[in-house]
Amino acid sequence: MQTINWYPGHMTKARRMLEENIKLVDIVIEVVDARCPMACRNPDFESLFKNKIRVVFMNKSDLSARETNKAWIAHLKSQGITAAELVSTSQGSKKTAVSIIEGAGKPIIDRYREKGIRKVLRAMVIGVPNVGKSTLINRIAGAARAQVGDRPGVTRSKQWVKVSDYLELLDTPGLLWGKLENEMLAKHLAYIGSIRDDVLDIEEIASLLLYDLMQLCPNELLNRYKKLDKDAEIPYELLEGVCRSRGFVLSGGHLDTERAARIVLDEYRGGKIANVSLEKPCDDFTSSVDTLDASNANTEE
Ligand SMILES: Nc1nc2c(ncn2[C@@H]2O[C@H](COP(=O)(O)OP(=O)(O)O)[C@@H](O)[C@H]2O)c(=O)[nH]1
Ligand SMILES: [Mg+2]
Repeated sequence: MQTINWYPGHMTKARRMLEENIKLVDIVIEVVDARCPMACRNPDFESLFKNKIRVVFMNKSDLSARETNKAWIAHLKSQGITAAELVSTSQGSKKTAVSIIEGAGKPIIDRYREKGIRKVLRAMVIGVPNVGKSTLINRIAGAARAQVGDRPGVTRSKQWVKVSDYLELLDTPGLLWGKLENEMLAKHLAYIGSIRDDVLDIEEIASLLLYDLMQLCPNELLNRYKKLDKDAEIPYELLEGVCRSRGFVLSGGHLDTERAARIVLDEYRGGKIANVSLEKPCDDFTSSVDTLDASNANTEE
């Protein structure tokens, strides 16, 4: 994959803020894209979040494969992490999310209760760009938050929103970086829109996505873009196939592959092609090809 240029300054600042906020909370709520939880997470988290209660929400689980979601949840549980599927855009997600967070924090609440103290858990939401952090915070904290912060002149920095008698939530998410040193995982982050498109070669990313989807869900892909060659060995040929399927032809017969790339990425990100998981817990994630120069190519919020 081409070199990604980035401005590490943003991420250094984001990380410093994150480290400060971590000190204030009991619970860290990690939001990942259910289609690629591995790419969204990072071994750094282990040291960053030690001694915290951890909840992983496999968000956008409406866009991934059910069975694979379950496998990931079991895998995370075996590491002592509470994990659950979530669709933070749906109505019921507030209730689901709050009960899971409170359930994870129950041992602390109980320990304080034995001493006659009502403990209020403090939690914060973290994750890489575009996984649904803001959507989740708005769901959980929406109404309460509008009361305190949406008037002009009211500072929005570090506001705690009361969610229940036992839970307060920091109203700004922590921004994290994904695993960009591993080429496959960096690719997944690009597919889900976690890396800004303007630092990527979108035609290359869309071609690779089509190629991967042809292995994962050929029928759905061929159903959506009829003129794809199932046996294409060169990813770019699939992008050309999308142009032919959709009639993206410029004057002189040139194929508008840039337009096709945008459409493919949009449709994939919006779940229009297939509900397919890119990663399974049993996959081999060790192959690390060092082709990305910057270690911090995630987007700014
Ligand atoms: N299909 C689906 N889309 C979601 C879900 N959660 C968030 N989104 C969409 O994903 C996009 C990014 O969400 P946002 O909350 O801004 O992500 P953030 O960058 O992590 O704060 C938005 O278009 C959301 O509507 C979900 O559970 N399912
Ligand atoms: Mg956001």
